[in-house]
Amino acid sequence: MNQFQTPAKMQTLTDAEVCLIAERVADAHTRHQVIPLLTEEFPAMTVADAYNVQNALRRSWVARGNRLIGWKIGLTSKAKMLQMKVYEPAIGFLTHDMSRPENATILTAELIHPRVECEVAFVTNKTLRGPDCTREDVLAATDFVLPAVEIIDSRFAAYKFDLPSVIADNSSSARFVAGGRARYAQDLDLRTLGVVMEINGEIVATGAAAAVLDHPAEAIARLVNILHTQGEELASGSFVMSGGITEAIAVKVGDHVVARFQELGSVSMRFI
Ligand code: 0L1
Ligand code: MG
Repeated sequence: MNQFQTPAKMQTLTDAEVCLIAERVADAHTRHQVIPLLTEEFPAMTVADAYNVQNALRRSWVARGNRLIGWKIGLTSKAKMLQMKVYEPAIGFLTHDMSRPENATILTAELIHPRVECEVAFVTNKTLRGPDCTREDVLAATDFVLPAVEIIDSRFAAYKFDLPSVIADNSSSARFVAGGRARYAQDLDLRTLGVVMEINGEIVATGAAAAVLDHPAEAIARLVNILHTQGEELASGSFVMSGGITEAIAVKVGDHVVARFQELGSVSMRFI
């Protein structure tokens, strides 16, 4: 078994516990306050349990009017894995209220300890299904790609977590900004695509998209295969972020972030 074949059925939490944890995570999002690691109270919690919590969170947010617009996969580059000391990719869902326009002002007070990371985003035009989705399947189902900056935030103190806790926290999802230029994936070499991130005019990170599991489309294939373990598929028309190319960089009030992507233009935002 490889690291992405965590048995889907290994569950230790009751339905009531899943609901309780989802409410706790939702409350932490609303109040912008940290909560103890979920595995402190539920040490046997598995990855399958954690995705059940994330699914409960998604259902409750969609029920209260948030529109599901896509998904993200994180912890897909060595830089991110080493930074977080978590060595397995994790997925999360994206709703319309997390999206901010290009050049947006981001309200830092709505976040706890935000970080930014540069990602290649995909927009699909066909349904994708696991369990054997490949990079080629993803590219055949991609309408276009565009540059994005994900603003991640952890609901755990000191931005430290284990894999089940972070998955239950919707993989640190908070906000994202997509911008720049949309391009057809077949017109680009997505492996050698370079990115330079600047904060307040200073270069803080550089990288090439091959850092993401060798090719960002590979990360989307992994996401589809993880979705399959939840009995889900990736709908046509989804917006999907493939994971940070470099480590994530902490931001604070006053910071102006510009991510410059080769061939795809730039994405910027200001934290107020
Ligand atoms: O998008 C991401 O890489 C986040 C995944 C969770 C880990 C983190 O918060 O850095
Ligand atoms: Mg990310």
